[in-house]
Amino acid sequence: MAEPRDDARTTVRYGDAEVAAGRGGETHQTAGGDSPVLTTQQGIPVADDQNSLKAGARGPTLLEDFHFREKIFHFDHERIPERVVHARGFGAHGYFENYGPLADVTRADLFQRKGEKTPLFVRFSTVAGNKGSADLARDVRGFAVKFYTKQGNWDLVGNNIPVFFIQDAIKFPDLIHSVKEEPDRGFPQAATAHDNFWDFISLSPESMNMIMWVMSDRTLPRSFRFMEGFGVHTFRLVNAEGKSTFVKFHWKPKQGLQSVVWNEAVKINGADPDFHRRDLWSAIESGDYPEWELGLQLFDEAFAEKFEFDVLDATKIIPEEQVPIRPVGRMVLDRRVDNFFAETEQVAFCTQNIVPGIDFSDDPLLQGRNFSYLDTQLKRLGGPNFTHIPINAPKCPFAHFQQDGHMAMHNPKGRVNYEPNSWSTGGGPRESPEVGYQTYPAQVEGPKVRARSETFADHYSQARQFYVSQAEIEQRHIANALTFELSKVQTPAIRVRMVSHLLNIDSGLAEAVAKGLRLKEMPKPATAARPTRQDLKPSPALSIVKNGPKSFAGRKVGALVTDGVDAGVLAALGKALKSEGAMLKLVAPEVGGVKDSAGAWHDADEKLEGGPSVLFDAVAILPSKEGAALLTTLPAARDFVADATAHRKFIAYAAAAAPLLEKAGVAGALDEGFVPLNTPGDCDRFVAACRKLRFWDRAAAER
Ligand code: HDE
Repeated sequence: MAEPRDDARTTVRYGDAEVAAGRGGETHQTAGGDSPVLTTQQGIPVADDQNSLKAGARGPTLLEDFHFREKIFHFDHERIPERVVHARGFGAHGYFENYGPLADVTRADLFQRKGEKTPLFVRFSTVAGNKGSADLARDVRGFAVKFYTKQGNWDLVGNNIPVFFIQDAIKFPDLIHSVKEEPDRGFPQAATAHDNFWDFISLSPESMNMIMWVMSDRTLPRSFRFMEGFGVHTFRLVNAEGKSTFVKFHWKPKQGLQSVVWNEAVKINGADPDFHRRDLWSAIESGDYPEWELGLQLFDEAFAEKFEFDVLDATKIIPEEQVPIRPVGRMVLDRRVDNFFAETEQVAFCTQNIVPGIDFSDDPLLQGRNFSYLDTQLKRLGGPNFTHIPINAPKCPFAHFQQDGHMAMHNPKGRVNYEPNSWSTGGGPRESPEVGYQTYPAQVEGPKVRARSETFADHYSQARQFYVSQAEIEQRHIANALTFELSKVQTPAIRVRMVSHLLNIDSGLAEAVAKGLRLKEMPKPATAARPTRQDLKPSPALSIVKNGPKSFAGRKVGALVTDGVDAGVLAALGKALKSEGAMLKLVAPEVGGVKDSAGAWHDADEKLEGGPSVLFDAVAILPSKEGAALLTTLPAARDFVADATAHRKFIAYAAAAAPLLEKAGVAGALDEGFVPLNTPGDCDRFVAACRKLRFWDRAAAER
């Protein structure tokens, strides 16, 4: 297999000329220092990269300028089609470490030996937005993992939400058309808040469970590091004896779950549209490697028979309380990509990439996906040899007779390119019933029909179960999100139709949204194929707030500082956060930094206007007396405090900050989420408070 070409270029000064240099020119005499000579793709050394070849200095450019033509030709072809969904993504390398043998349920090689590490690549993504859209759109996140196992690549292409909008893959193009920009106007970008989306949804009751998840805080993750992942579909595991067990895959972040609030998301998108990718990049850079535990929900045919819903219906979960999750290993992301395009953009996940010991179920969504992914890679990557790209190639030995096509890089050697063949030596690879992939011989029967199973017909019961499992503040966020989204819908009939569905989920929710929209009258509940079950037990595992991390590790405090900031307090705060595994970032009027009360200099991480409080998990307002007077005159400083308050963050403050708190309009309502920080001893108390992540009791904040 060809090594990836490293085309990294550096620019060095040489005499009067600027000389760009890259690896690959080592055989040529260098232009100066260690820098190799710039070459064309053919390896021809370049003498002048600043001027094209002309007939006279003021004359036309000559066709024979092969360097110019090659350079422009290549540039013209730099773009490949972006993914039709999940275009915006960010990837990292890592490994999966297996906790112990799982031979009882699967023969999959990666699960056989305790402590064995399997290399992997993960790509997180949003769904609706184009490649350049902002990270904090309200959207489902893709959570796609490629395991490079010793028996081939296994792609677990999941989401951060365990259910999906639709039950049959044939509806996918309609769903995606409805969510993307409207075709006549080309907007809105990366937003569900428009007529087409809600029109489709309100005509598709099967999406109601997913809609509850999408309108919840799950679609506003604080970081990729703080979200769960799900395989969504029911799959099969098959052991060496050929026994099959159904399975659902879960990723649980060791860092705990955390989301931002909507108003924060809107502002983060302005302040740092790369918020999520920067977060993952920086965490890995600083050695704070994110981890997820892989868990399996295992169940048999008997359970599938008696479960209230069809396990083949991807709009339903199996509550953890009903089938507990068995932790089987951990994933650690410990390496950033060397090149975004080569790895993150060219990685080609395919749901049909499975390994011996893992098999599909008949979920009609999964069956449809198994066609789509291979097909889409051909379009994106331009030919059938995308598996030759290093990020997609297996890391185990492989041998087959597939050959030729665009960019073929490892055609089989020798005379034989077919089988069966009778060549005793050099005959090439042979099939192996013993180690080869064996499909589980599931019984299939029935007439050919274009139909949806009756067992898929209950669309509201689990939507209700999700809603009633949420903490009160989370329920309010769902109502607010629905109200916001439907307020952007210009066609009143669509708003009304959605409320008629909500009536089948929870009357309180329907009333809150109807009031928020100011509907003149409440519609009748939508006609339901099955009545909503009221007897499903709430599942606490579905709430983010009820499953807080109880640690502030991996989070960030933004300290607003000025000259004269108390040296002792600042040092103690930094120390307390470090021992928690959290970070302190300094925000100052100028990026050059500030001089503390002891005369020591501190570089700032952000200039105030570029470091609003929405970028941090908690804040500390630590000006000197003179500094506070200055900050009261700066709108960004007032917003820093007012936003942190509205977003229910924990706020540490020095006594000298009083005038700024006053100016920001929060001084009269200092609740327990405001922690005075006047002596070094106060810092531990502040960090302990931050473990709750938000002071949700700040009642008036969101009105
Ligand atoms: Fe995808 N999906 N999808 N999807 N999907 C793609 O493949 C598709 C679905 C998911 O980081 C595409 O390479 C169909 C469910 C992720 O590269 C495409 C259906 C789930 C990613 C495609 C679904 C997903 C994709 C576009 C309906 C969660 C990004 C580009 C049956 C379990 C992977 C590409 C990455 C990407 C098709 C539904 C997750 C077009 C037809 C359900 C994480 O093939």
